[in-house]
Formats: sequence, structure tokens, C-alpha cells
Amino acid sequence: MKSLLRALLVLCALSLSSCRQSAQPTPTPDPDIQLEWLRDDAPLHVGMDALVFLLKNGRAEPIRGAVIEVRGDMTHAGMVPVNSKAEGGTEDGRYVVPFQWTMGGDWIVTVRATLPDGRIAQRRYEVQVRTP
Ligand SMILES: [Cu+2]
Repeated sequence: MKSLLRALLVLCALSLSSCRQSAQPTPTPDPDIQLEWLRDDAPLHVGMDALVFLLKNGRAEPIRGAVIEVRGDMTHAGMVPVNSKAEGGTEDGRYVVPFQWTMGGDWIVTVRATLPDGRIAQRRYEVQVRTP
């Protein structure tokens, strides 16, 4: 019985490592893609929000059909990251991502756009969120 357990554990470990190896490498962000968080000077507040991103190509033409993924991490330990995304976009290249600010304080927002052709763009913002 013990040896069976051990064999199972070895199998699990093997499948985990092979899984890690087959994971796709992260593509390098494309400098020709413009990804911008459109926000005014109004402070961010705890609660539900809608983050608007603008996606354009190197000729400043709007890009549709992409996926925009947003990840929010607080700068202190012990927080569950907040993930959200939007797909498709509007004619003028805007993507509205629903996003829940779960706590007031300092956040790092990582935004990644994956285009229909697989190219990606990534940006990082440091923002402060106020407690209402
Ligand atoms: Cu926090």
C-alpha cells in the first residue's frame, strides 16, 4: 500500500513538471502597439469601477478583437489579486473592463492586451485607491 502511494506521488510530480515544461513562453511585448488606460484626474475609490483602455497600432489606428486582461495587486502581502478582462472592443479601440477595488491603498495594475494575431502589449500602473 505504501509503495503504491509513493508511486502515485512520483507520478503526480512527473506530470506537474512536464506541465510546467510544456507551458508556452511569454511573448515579448510589441512596441508598435499602443495600450493606454484612459482615466481622468478623479481619485479611484474602493468598490466597483469600469476601467477604460485604448488600444491602437503603430499607425494610431484602433485595434478591435483583442482581449484585455487586467490584474490588480496590492503592494502589501496577503491580498488576493483581482483579475478581470474585456474582449472585442469598440470601433474606436476602447475596452471597458469591470474592476472591483477591494481595498484602499497602493495598487499595481498590470494590463495585458492580446491581439487576434497573437501579438501582445503590456503596461503597468501604480495607483492609489481611496477608502470612501
Ligand atoms: Cu490590501
